[in-house]
This record gives sequence, C-alpha cells and structure tokens, in this order.
Amino acid sequence: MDFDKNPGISENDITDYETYKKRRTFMKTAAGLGIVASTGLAMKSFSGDAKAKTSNYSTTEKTTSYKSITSYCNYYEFGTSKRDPAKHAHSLVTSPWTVDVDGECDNPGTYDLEDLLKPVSIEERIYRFRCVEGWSMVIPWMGFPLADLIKRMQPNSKAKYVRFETLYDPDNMPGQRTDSLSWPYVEGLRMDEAMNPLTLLSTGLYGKDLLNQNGAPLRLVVPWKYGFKSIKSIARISFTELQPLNSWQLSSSSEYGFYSNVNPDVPHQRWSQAKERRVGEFTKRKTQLFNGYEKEVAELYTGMDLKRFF
Ligand SMILES: Nc1nc2c(c(=O)[nH]1)N[C@H]1C(S)=C(S)[C@@H](COP(=O)(O)O)O[C@H]1N2
Ligand SMILES: [Mo]
Repeated sequence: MDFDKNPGISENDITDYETYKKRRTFMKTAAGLGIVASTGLAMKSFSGDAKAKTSNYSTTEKTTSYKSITSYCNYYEFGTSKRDPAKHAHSLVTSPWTVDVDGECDNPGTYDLEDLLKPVSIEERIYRFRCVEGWSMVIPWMGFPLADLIKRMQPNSKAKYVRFETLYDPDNMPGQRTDSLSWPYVEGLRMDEAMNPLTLLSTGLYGKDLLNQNGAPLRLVVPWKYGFKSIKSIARISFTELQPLNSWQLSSSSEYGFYSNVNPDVPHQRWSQAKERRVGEFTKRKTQLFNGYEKEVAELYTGMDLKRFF
C-alpha cells in the first residue's frame, strides 16, 4: 500500500445520512401501519431492517457520503487502485454464499450465510474507519458483534486466535491471477480482540446490503485497527492455537504487523501516521490512538510495547 496524498473526492452529498434516517423512520411507520407491500419476489435483504437500532458505540460525527464509501475502496482482488473495486467487483458471485468454520471449536461446518444470520439481530454502528494509507471515513455499518457468532461455534480452550479468509475465486477475482498479494486474503485477531463488543461482522451500510466492492456479503469491521484488518467477503473462519500470518505481513513484514492498531506514535516504515485526511475534507486532522476507541480497547494491550507489537 502507498501513502495516499489526496483521496480526491469532494463531499457534495453531505445530507446522505439525514436522507437515509428519514427513509428509515418512514419505513418504520409504514411497517407499523401495515402498509408495506410484500411482493415476495424481492431478494432478501440482510441489512434493510427498519427496526435496526443505532448502537451506543456509534460516533455522532458526520458520516462520509454513500457515494464516497462505495467508490473509493481497497479490494486488491479487483485491482490495486481505489477506483478498481467499484468498476470490477460486480463479477463476484455472492449468492448462494457459505462460510466454512473449522479449527479449535465444537461446532465446525459449512454454514449457509442465511443460517448463520438467522439468530442475529442487525444493528447500526457508526464507526470511524482509518486506512493505513492515511485517509479515513465515518461509516454507518449494519452488522452484529462477531462475539455472537463465536459463542455459537463453541471454541475450545486451545483456541487463542481467530483467522479469516476471503473467498478464493481467481476466475471471478482478477487480482488473484496476479501476485499483488498472497491469496486468499487472510486476516487474524487475538481471541479477546475478536470477542470485544466493538468488533463487528457487517452485512451492510446505510441500511442496504453491502455492495461487492465493500466486501459483500459479509465482512469484518475492527474500528481501532488499520482498515486492512477489516477483511472482506469472508468465506472461512478458523479457530487457531498459533497466531495467524495475515496477507500484508506475508507481503512485507517490516511494514505490516499482526496488531496493526491505529497509532499516531508508531510511523509506518515509509510515512508518518500522526495525521489523516477525512475523505471530503481538506485540512488533515490528528490521528487518535486506537482511532479514538482508547476507552473501549486500551486494556487489551496493557503491558505490551506497542512499538514492538505494531
Ligand atoms: N479481501 C480483502 N479485504 C480487504 C482488502 C483487500 O484488498 N482484500 N483491503 C483492506 C483495506 S487496505 C482497507 S482500507 C479496507 C477498505 O474497505 P472499504 O473499501 O470498504 O472502505 O478493506 C480491507 N479489506
Ligand atoms: Mo487500507
């Protein structure tokens, strides 16, 4: 990844979030009055639940526009430039979708996404999101705590880490026919990081199911870590005893570590991490330790030298 000097997107559409909230309120009222027509033909949406609650963990900062979030993306399976995923990710087939669960747990198996999502209630989480390249966004995710799913899989006492894999499908993911990264894309979390209530599995944003370029149909969101930890289009979840190696470590271990906590005091090998540009703004702002989620997550790292465990 390269330091991003200018995301180059102006934020004309600042009212996106207000519009979306109004639509949701309207849908809620309409549902209450029983006037929402059901055609039975529409594709099932995982994230359009008008009843979804906004979480206490949500920031009240101004959200980034839907247009920016869906057009300025990182998804190397579809190319290495920011515009590539929105142009090319339509070739990804996201339905039907299964997730393999394996490793140190009592309930391994191949699960249909619909079955995995049946018992969960989707809520809205407005999180800051910061890429290691130096840009950031505020995104209203639709999702549920990863902890909910982990508990159902019953990890055993050997399970110290959770490892995630993106779908491996070089026929439909052109980037996987190049060596821009090691494939499939892999990420990992320590078990306590995975169980932290901030850690989300997301199915959507702005009340709609994820578009392919944002990681449909299921992606991770870890708001206190650099964006690359938030792995897209998850096809496998494994419980492991050993710390997994992620794709960025495998490609450049001096630049990317396992922890990847947002940390203004630990520069990347090739650039400072002290500041960031919020997409849609011109003046850079100071980057906050743990991306501003210090109160929620600092205790996970007590006693650890975060310069060494970067
Ligand atoms: N499978 C996969 N997941 C991925 C990536 C990727 O290239 N492939 N890029 C990561 C990076 S570097 C970032 S910043 C975020 C970007 O998420 P967004 O495009 O939805 O904003 O996705 C992360 N997840
Ligand atoms: Mo990133």
